[in-house]
Amino acid sequence: MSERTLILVKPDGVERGLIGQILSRFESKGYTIEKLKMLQPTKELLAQHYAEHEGKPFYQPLVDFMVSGPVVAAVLSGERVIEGVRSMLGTSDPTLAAPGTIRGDLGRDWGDSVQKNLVHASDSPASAKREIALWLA
Ligand code: FUP
Repeated sequence: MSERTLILVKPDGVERGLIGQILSRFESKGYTIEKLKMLQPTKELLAQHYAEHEGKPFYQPLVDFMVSGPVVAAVLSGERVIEGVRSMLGTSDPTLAAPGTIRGDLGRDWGDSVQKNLVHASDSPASAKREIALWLA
């Protein structure tokens, strides 16, 4: 059954000029871009988006980073797109993400207190539903 997921090209991806390359990978894989928007997220939106991480040591640096510039939000669709896109991203730490993945090929540690890992993607059907409603309803 076809499903939908939310991806965000984070401020580091936008600043480095990687929007096209990142979206192109999802298109080349065969997923459909159903919705697409560039926006400057508010702290309120990010607090909702990252509610599960509130109170963790990386929470505030993460929100500060995500609010530092524009992001690109997209809804992608296709069979098993949630798993497929997570697999394409690679593991959260861009230093350790496998070559061949988006984070592994395009990302690295920049010595910051937060992981600048280029892209977010929903991790489950429940997250996808919640995040699409938040970002691209
Ligand atoms: P991911 O699902 O890969 O986006 O990773 P998580 O939901 O575990 O983490 C959300 C964001 O917090 C990631 F983009 C990176 C950041 N993070 C840190 O900066 N430090 C950590 O120790 C863990 C996560």
